[in-house]
Amino acid sequence: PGDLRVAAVDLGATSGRVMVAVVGPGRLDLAEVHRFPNGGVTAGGSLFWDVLGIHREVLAGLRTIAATGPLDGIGIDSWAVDHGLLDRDGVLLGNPYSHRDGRTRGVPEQVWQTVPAAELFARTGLQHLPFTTIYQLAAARGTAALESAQTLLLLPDLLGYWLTGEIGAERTNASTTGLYDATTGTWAVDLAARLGLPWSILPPLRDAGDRVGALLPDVAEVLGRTPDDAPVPVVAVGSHDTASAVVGVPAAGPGEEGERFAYISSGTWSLVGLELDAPVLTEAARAANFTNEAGIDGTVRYLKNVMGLWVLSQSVQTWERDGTRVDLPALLAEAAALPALRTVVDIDDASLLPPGDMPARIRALAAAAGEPEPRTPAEVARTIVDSLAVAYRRHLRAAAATADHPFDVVHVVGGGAHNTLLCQLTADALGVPVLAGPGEAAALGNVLVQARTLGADLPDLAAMRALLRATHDLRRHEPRTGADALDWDDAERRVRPGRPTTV
Ligand code: ADP
Ligand code: LRH
Repeated sequence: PGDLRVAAVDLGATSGRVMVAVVGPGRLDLAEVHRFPNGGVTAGGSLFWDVLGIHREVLAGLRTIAATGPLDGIGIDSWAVDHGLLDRDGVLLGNPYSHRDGRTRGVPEQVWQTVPAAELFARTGLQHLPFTTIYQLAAARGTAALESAQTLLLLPDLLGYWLTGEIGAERTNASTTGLYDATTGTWAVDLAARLGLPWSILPPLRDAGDRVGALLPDVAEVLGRTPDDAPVPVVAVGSHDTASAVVGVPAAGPGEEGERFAYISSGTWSLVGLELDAPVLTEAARAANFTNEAGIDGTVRYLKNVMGLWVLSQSVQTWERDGTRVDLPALLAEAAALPALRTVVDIDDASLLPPGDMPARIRALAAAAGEPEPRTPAEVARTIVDSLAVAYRRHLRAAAATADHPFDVVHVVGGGAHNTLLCQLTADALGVPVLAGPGEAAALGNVLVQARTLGADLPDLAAMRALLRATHDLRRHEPRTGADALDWDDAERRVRPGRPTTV
């Protein structure tokens, strides 16, 4: 075909965006059409997603795109794990919970009494995270919603259902549920049955690249399409945002310099790891708490969740709530001028998972570990960034060791690619170059997979990434050595978790 014009809906936990892209030979133009804040709503003591509000914003963005040119396809990706339940009439049963809601507290331990943690890892290949879908469903046992549920839809699939009327579970996101067998690539219905979970609610699996369906007539009308216009297909992409972000890592191709890469998908969460051909289900991988999530085209995302820039953005919210206006780039510039590694904390500590006053929690962690307590916003920001770099170092080295897969370069993608201080520290900590960008890797990965389905000549990941590299500039950070070198081993030793870590 000629150039394709597609819409990428990329929903992050901090903001949702609807982007438009034009893809053709040597061409990959991406533009933001609509961005809206996300973050959840507390009601009745629980933390929910405002999923109808998200749907409305998605429609608004799509309508703008449809009004300004041809629309050849739509793809949706979002954060993982969270889901909605439909009743037998296909109606949503209640608001989807946020994984940061406290209802799964203590639930993993109950689940392990029936299915031991080691067995769960052997089957699903997932790191332990207290909010994985399996634990959310276990927490919901006995509720009216779960008892009435006919179908479980992960959030991108729920939004796709509202566009097309089609149900299904795209595989990259299904792999994050704890109910997906990492080896066979099918639902682990036996695990669900043993836990007394209604396994029949798990919908048929679909692959990234499958066509989901055409827009429902009422949705097409909202987008301003007439019955004479060509139908617009919704295409399943790597619907887990991290899967799309990994597609959007502009890694070098086979045989090229930099082909051995690690990545950090740096957004609300930081997802740090490797792209592999097969899962690593060894005891060493389990002990190091790595996850094997499904990537596109049969790849495996061997990675770990790091608490990420969530801690910084919640700090900013805390200061702003208390009346201090914060300009993030200015704050980071101030932090960059402070001494490095003065205070480091375990950034994966469980206390940092729920929303709230992060500066106070960071100070508490520092006090418990005998580190100097950061006081000013710049000191707190510095502690967060330094502690993230320490965590990246530890986890990427462990990933390379447990997967026997060394790397020569680290790609940082997502909003955190704009954080030059963190990117430079990551290069310093790991002693390899960091290539930063693109900031919108997930949307680009979403676009590339759609474009292939719609006929673009992008047969494999290597071709997609070659197009990315040809069309996007990256920022390179060389590791500093000599007089600038910091004592990262010492910093790692000083990180003493005050409480059990979350991730
Ligand atoms: P998500 O997709 O999870 O919503 P993003 O990938 O959009 O998250 O990343 C959001 C984060 O990126 C912000 O919390 C912020 O820390 C960081 N970020 C975005 N822009 C900048 C910038 N100009 N400078 C520094 N950090 C930035
Ligand atoms: C990042 C992400 C991550 C999941 C978490 C729930 O947005 O999808 O990969 O673990 O959100």
